Amino acid sequence: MDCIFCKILNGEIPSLKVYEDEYTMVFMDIAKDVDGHMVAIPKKHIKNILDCDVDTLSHLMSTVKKVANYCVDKCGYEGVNLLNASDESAGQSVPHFHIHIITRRRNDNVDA
Ligand code: DGP
Repeated sequence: MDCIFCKILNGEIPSLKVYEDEYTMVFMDIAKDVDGHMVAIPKKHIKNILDCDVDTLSHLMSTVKKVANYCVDKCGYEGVNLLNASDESAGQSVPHFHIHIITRRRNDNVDA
């Protein structure tokens, strides 16, 4: 399948992996906009939340929470932004469901 995130999952495209389990993976976003910009994806190829079954969504959100809590509890961040674009009309550029996790500190001047 010609999907960038499936290729990352298969190791065909290198990525900086942050977390992986049976159902999900989290890796650093290629954008160098902020130091803690990650992308959480389901391993199942699903275009976006509109096509996503509740079990997959539940696995993904559980992973997002795990990583967000780790960033705050262990890495010195204070908060996170969670962002998702579902459909091209909403700005989705990679058609494999993903949630952006952006780590935040007070007064960090990140425009998320
Ligand atoms: P969105 O525009 O919400 O669909 O987000 C897609 C994100 O995917 C965007 O922030 C950049 C990221 N991205 C695109 N190609 C690659 C890649 O090859 N590697 C990584 N790590 N991230 C990518």
